[in-house]
Amino acid sequence: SLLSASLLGIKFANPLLNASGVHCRYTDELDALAASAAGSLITKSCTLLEREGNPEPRYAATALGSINSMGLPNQGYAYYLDYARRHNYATKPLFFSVAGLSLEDNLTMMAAVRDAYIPAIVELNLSCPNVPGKPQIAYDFEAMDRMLAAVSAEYALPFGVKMPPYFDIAHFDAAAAILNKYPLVAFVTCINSIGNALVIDIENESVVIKPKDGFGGIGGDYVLPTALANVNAFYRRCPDKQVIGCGGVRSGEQVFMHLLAGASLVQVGTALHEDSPRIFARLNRELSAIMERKGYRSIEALRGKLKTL
Ligand code: RRO
Repeated sequence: SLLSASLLGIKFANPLLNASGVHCRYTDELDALAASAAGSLITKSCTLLEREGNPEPRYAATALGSINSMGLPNQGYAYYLDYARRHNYATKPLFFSVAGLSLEDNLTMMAAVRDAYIPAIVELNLSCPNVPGKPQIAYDFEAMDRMLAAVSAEYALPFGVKMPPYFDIAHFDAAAAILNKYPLVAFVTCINSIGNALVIDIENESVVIKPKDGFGGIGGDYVLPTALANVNAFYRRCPDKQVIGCGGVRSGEQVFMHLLAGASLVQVGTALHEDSPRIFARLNRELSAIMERKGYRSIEALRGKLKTL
């Protein structure tokens, strides 16, 4: 039907899901996403062991978006693997986000997912900006190449990678060339938050989050053009992969933009955090209205059809 989507040969009722990290740390939050109008859902990025994360306050909303330095708070991978074993895949697909603190931890977690023989789809997070002393893997191209070589060899099934935003054509070229060496990297999610930004409250003359002297990853309206550029850059450079768009989606218009730029699915972070899983019904309704107004009868008919001048 109108909003049907597809990734890795799997069918989705619509292209929408949460961005990992939002409304997905606990089973009750995941259950609410499963019961919502989202076409799929993804778990909070996990580590081998449970983590409390950074001190609070560690998230703040502004008129234009959000800043966070959560620090990877999660219940440990076994908790999400239990959830994934119990998930009803007949209702909608489930993604499993992995963000190990080392290459070895990622190998351990992905082997456990593989050996569970469940249809959960792994999204490997190469772009967490908020763990003190742990630089983003995807900003270190040699480390990213080593990670993908080892993970591809161990996991041996198709998976995706969550990428940070890049801001230079040379970096798009270099990152895409590495991803293209690994055929098991079947999708690329663009983008994680724009890392290490600083929001200032002028009344208090202060930062607004406690960790890292106020530095954190931003999302929302701030990041939409950067997200669209990254979606389109990887869509153009990785013809044998699919792209999942993430960044700045708060209405059907931004979903439509991500699809035009080349996204197969679209994630919602800040706007979901500021609203509730009921947002997915509205986004689907607004996307349908735009498509009908323009005479599109499927998402496939418009995906990647962005015109240039
Ligand atoms: O938990 C976080 O601080 C976090 C992660 Br792992 C991430 O990938 N992106 C983000 O904005 N926050």
